Order: sequence, then structure tokens, then C-alpha cells
Amino acid sequence: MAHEDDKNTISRRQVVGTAAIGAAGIAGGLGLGKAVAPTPAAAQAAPSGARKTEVAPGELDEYYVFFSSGQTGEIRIIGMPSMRELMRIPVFNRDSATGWGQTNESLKILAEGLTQETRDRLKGRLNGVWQNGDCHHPHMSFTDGTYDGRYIFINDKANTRLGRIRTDIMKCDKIIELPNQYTIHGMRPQKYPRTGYVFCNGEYEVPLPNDGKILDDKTKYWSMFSAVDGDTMKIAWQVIVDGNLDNTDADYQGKYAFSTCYNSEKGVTLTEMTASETDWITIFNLKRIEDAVKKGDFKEMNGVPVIDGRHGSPYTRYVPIPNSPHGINTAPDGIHVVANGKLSPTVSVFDVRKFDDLFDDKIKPRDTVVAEPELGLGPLHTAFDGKGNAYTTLFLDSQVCKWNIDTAKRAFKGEKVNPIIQKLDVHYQPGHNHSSMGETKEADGKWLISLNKFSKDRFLNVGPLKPENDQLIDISGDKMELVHDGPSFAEPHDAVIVHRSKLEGKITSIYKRDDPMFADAVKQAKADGVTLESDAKVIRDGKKVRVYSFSSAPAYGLESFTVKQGDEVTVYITNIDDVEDLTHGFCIVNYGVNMEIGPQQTSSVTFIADKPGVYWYFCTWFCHAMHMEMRGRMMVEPQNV
Ligand code: CUK
Ligand code: CUA
Repeated sequence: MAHEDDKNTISRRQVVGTAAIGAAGIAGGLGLGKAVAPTPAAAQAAPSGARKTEVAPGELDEYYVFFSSGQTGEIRIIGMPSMRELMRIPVFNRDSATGWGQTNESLKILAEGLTQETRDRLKGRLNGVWQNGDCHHPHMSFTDGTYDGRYIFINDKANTRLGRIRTDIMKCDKIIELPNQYTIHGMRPQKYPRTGYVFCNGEYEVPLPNDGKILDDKTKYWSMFSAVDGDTMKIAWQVIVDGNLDNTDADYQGKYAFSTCYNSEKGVTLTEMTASETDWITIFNLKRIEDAVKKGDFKEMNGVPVIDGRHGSPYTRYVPIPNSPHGINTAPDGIHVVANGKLSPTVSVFDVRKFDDLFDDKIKPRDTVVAEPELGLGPLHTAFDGKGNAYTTLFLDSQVCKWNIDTAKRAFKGEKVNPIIQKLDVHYQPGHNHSSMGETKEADGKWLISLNKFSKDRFLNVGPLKPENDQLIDISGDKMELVHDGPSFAEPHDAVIVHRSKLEGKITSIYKRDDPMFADAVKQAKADGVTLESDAKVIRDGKKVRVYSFSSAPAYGLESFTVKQGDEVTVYITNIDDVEDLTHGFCIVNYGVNMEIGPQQTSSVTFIADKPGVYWYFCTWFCHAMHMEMRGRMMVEPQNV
């Protein structure tokens, strides 16, 4: 079977012509619209597998999956193997349900990590914060090579930000915008000894500073590699590189991080970007970079130490690999790193133990490559089972390829062995895949999710815009078995599969009253002499009015309040219910205001009372049999009365 698949691959490849896969190849035959026709859906039914995903009513899933949501800008939590969506966590998006992007608490988080320049640009519009994001890579924080359950990090490719989610309440608590770079694509936390750093790749090359003085001179464009301190969410240092930076990963020793580069040409058109037969991976020597920061071998740009990591520097090494690689993934064995070929049908396997010698110039860059198996068309990302096997998505072939790392190494040395174990059709065109605990040293080899970019005919037709298809594959046996189709919107790109034991006892259902999320409200109440949990009153401070109320099912502390037209009104609501799963909402009719108030949480929102009249406010989270009656009036007196 493996042998046959291999032959198919080769014959298809010959039709396309590997050597000629360049700009012409992409435009002519390898583009999305003309991708290789996949197997019809009907031929791929998997009735035997359906049961494996069953989680009976009332039972709990074994794994949390944290999905990014692409251009939706949020994080989603899915239970696995049922693949039921459990929750959404707004991060870079404006969320109508929770008031994220409108409440004072969320606006503070969204605004405080922006650069001064961006804050000035957004003054007086868009609530002072960006309203969109593009999430690709969600990752949990690590300690000693495995998940530690503290945080989830997520990149924003659209507006160059890194977000952090506290797992105790599953809410975003910090967002930082990175200066000196424009976009964050690849993002990974340091695995060892802990996170530690969060590495962020600046994919797109720009002039630095990017102030309009240089526009079309691409020889003066640069990409930046950034390390953010995951504890403080402050930027630690940046490294300027040759070429660009696509995906990134780190080792299990705490010595190196590495990124793929698909544009070593620094081209600005498709033809230019794919001109060269080879690109490279860039390896960053963390110890040497830290020493450089200590001894001052850097240039300060916008308050950040920027290290020169271009060719010839002691801080980086560039290892050539075939044209336009994409994903890069460290195996749970702590030794092997796989760079995925994309335009090349190969993946390149590195041995991280050789990087020491490479940095000491004892070996040549290519000496770090220990295997380069040809797997099929369009390898994008690789996952691992912890048993020596790797699973690579083949975008153009619409397949997942299971192969063995050790066999690939033997083949590289000239032995006549085939590393490919199985190819499984997926539907269709997979980007990332991810195995259970697979990016940690505790990879358990049970499950694989293939995140497919196209669903075509797999679901009921919903119009021109179709969902993606995240397929669940059982990898616990010798053969991969497809067991579930999961539509999702919008493009998740990537997901991490975390065993529930990593979060056991870490998640709370009721806010603590001293939660830093609403510390500002507590401070303001104190200054106003108000007890948030029991006082319901209106405090006037010139044209500023602070309305303090609490909520306890099914009533608000204030049945009505009165303000004057033109007042700047801040409403603080404290949910004094301390019952699990008893969230209230606060929405004012025709004022565009709504927010979530969880048990024991204080939430606040500020707006101008611009229109006189009677405006009912009401609870938007169904909380009680009398939920419909949980309402009150905001009375706005006209200005000239
Ligand atoms: S990237 Cu989307 S499929 Cu942003 Cu990790 Cu490869
Ligand atoms: Cu409170 Cu519904």
C-alpha cells in the first residue's frame, strides 16, 4: 500500500515537474483552484470510527483543544474526542455577547500594550483599539518540556500583536503590540526550562524605521525575530535577519529557536519570492543573544535591544533547504526538527545536537540535516506520536502522510528503505495538523486533527462561503483512521490538544473579588466611597456620572437611574450571585451597550448619554425564571430642561 502510494506521488510529481516548481508552476498548475482532484466524499465514509468520538450525555471529554480562529480574532475551546465546541474567548475581535472591545476592563487590556504611536493613531476612533485580528498559532505555556496550564498565547498577524489568556478564568489578560516589525506570523513558547520567552516571527519585510522615507527600495527591507517575556508580556529583544521568517519552534534544551524562511530572495512579487531553488531555516542561539544584550552588542530601536543577526553574525546560522519551506516542528524526542518543504515534496530533518558544532563552525550548515524524505506534494506541517513516527500534511495531495523518522534517516544514508508508512485522504487540502500532546515531550500518540482548508461537498451547502473541515483521526493503531468531520468558521490554521489533567484544579467557576481584571473599578468605587457588592447609587462628578449597581437574579440593585443628556456615563455592575454558571448581562436598548457579568465579577462600560428619553436596560444572560423581568430604566433628561 505504501509502495503504491509512493508511485502515485512520483507520477503526479513528474507531470508537474518538481525541478520546475517555481512561480510558473504555482500560477499554472499548483494553484488552489486547480489542485489535484481529491477522492469523492462518498468513497471516504468512516462508519466504524464514528463511535470512537462518542462522549455520552453528561460525560466529559478527555482533551481540551484550543483552536485559533483565523481572521475571527478569537480562541475557541473544543472538547475532544467529541469535537463539541465548549467556549469562545474573544481576544482581538469585538464581541457582542461579552462586551469585549467595549467594556472598560477589556479596552484597557486591548489598549495598554499598544505602542504610543498606535495609540495616537487610534485616538478618538474605533474605541481607541483595533477591531480585527488574525489568529494563527495558539500555544500553551510550558514548564520542563510540557504544558503547565498557566497561559494560552495567540498571535495576531493582522495588527502585529501577541495575546495571552489566563487559563484560570479563560479570558485574555494581556496584549502587546511589537514595535519594529509588521505582522507576527509564526509564534511558539519556549519549552525548556519554561515559558519564558514567546518567540514571534515578523514575516513581512519592511524598511526600518517604516516612516515613508524609504518605500520601494527592497534592499532596505528587513524581517525581525522577537522574544517576548511571557511572564511580564514585555518585549525582551529582537534580532534582525536576512530573508523573512515564516513559522518557528524551539528545542527541548532551552538553547535554540529556529524559523523557516520562504523568501530568502527578499522578493516583493510571487516570481521574485520563488526565484531561488533553495531557501533556508534560521537558527537563533539564545545564550549568545542574551550575552549580547548584557554586553551591549545591540542597537536600541523604540526602546528594544535589536541584535544584528544577518549573515556572518555569531547569533544566527542559516541552513539552506529546498525552495519555500513552511512549518517547522520539533519532535517529542527532543532531537529532531522537521522543516516542511511546501514547494518541495520533501521535509528536511535536523538533529538539534549538531547545532552546537554548527555555531562553533566545526561543521557546515547542511551537516545538521540528517534526513530529507520525499513525502508528496505540498508538505506544510508535521505532528508526532511520541513513538518515532511523524504525520505530515500534504496540501496539494489532500493527504496526511505517516512516516518514520528513523527509517528516513537510514534512507538518507543510502539504505534502500521506504520511510512512508501510510497516506490517508483528508477533505480537503490540509494546512496544520496536531497530535494529542504532540508538541510536548508527553506526546501520547492517540489522536490527530487535520485542519483542512476546504470542505467542498462534505457538509450541507451554505452558499459561496463554506466552512473549513477539521477532521479527527485515530492514530492509536498501526493505521490512521478517520473518525470525525468538524466544520469550523473561520480558518483556524492551528490548534493544540491538551490533556485535561493539565488543567485540573486550575480553572475557577466564580471570580475572586480581588481579580486584577476589575481592580480599576474597585479603586474608583473606593474613591467614591461606594461598596460595590451592596451599594446601588449614582455619583455625579461634573459631566461625568458613575452609576453603581449590582445584580442578583432576577434583579438589578437599581431599578432606574437618571442622567442628563450629554453626560459621560459609566455603569458599574457587580454580580453578587456566587452560584456557578450564573452569569448576568447588561444591555441598554438603542445605546449599543452590552456586557457579561460573571459570578462575583464587576464589569463596567462608559458611553455618552446623547439622546434624551426612557431607555430600558435588561439582562442578556438567561439567569432565572424571571429573567425577562430583570430590567430597569435609564432616564435621560433633555439638555435644556
Ligand atoms: S500557517 Cu496557516 S496553514 Cu499561519 Cu501556521 Cu501553515
Ligand atoms: Cu440576569 Cu438574566
